[in-house]
Amino acid sequence: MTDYSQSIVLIPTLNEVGNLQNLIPAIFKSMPDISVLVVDDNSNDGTEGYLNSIKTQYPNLFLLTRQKNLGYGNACIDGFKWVLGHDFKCVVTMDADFSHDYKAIPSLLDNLVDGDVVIGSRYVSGGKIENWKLHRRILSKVANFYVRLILQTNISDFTTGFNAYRKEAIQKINLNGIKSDGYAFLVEFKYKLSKSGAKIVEFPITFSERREGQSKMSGKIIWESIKLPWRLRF
Ligand SMILES: Nc1nc2c(ncn2[C@@H]2O[C@H](COP(=O)(O)OP(=O)(O)O)[C@@H](O)[C@H]2O)c(=O)[nH]1
Ligand SMILES: [Mg+2]
Repeated sequence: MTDYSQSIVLIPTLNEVGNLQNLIPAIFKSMPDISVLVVDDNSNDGTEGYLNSIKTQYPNLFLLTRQKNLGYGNACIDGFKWVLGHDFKCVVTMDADFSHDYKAIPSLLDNLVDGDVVIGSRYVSGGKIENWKLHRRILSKVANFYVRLILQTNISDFTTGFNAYRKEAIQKINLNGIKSDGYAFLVEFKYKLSKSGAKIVEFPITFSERREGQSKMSGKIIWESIKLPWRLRF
């Protein structure tokens, strides 16, 4: 059996208890020795109580609760800092809402053999999007086209949040220098990794519409992503 004891799954959450109740047991069932870090922004749906109640059952489950809602990007950064302070070699980021299939975690980690970063990509051959509303599909496609054009890189899915990283690749990035959030954060982080010399590979994933709860996507997040590539380039 593959050894996942040096890998950790980082899941930023805001009011996702209904999804976590299914996701956490499923992850540990398929990979009992992996670790999971949930970075929660003080959700008011009982997330903290639920996670604390299953802690004895899953000793490799960790919770980082922030007192304020500081956003998705900032939750990832705090999560990365936590991981860098512990003894893990690889980290996978994923959403809690089942848009990302936990069954693909082993493939993302396996592909770290060939790279420092593995992007779970919807836009390479074999990648797919299921049940997503047309406007979200168009937005995602246009956003990736726009970013690629301005930043002139060949990464095909900049805005996916399902990625695997080697610890050393993250260590090269000044995490405190990243101020963007949401999709802009995902773009900025990947861009900075590629500029730092990280070897980036893309692995096809199937993305599905969330199972429960609500998207936290907002106009502010989109606007930030429109401005960001220009700031990164110049
Ligand atoms: N900690 C934290 N997690 C967040 C925040 N906003 C979104 N998330 C989580 O990030 C993941 C993706 O967010 P989601 O709303 O599904 O975005 P979408 O997939 O683009 O619609 C989910 O697991 C959310 O719960 C936030 O402000 N703080
Ligand atoms: Mg989602």
